[in-house]
Amino acid sequence: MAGGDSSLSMKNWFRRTLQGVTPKSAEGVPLSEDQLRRIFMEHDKNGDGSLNKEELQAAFRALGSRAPAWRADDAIYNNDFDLDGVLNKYEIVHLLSYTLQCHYVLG
Ligand SMILES: [Ca+2]
Ligand SMILES: [Ca+2]
Repeated sequence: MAGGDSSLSMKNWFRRTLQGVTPKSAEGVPLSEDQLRRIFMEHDKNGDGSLNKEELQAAFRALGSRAPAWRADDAIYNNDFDLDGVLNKYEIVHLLSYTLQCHYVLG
């Protein structure tokens, strides 16, 4: 195989490459928890340290969500433990692991 047959090794390269391709790796690198936290806190527009539905919606839109309003509702539903309608800094910790499961990638 180590000879000068470049067309054969090219064919093998293609076959290996196609087998290794998954949709996720083709889209990009998954966002880390730190990157997600930074994006969410950038959307704390009124600076109270909590994320309301409007701020969550803007953050999910920035993350590339196709349904940011639905996602904001779902995030509050799943992470608003004291039921005040906004996510405080403790609930945002849970929001981050929730969001990591959505597999947003760098866009
Ligand atoms: Ca806020
Ligand atoms: Ca709350």
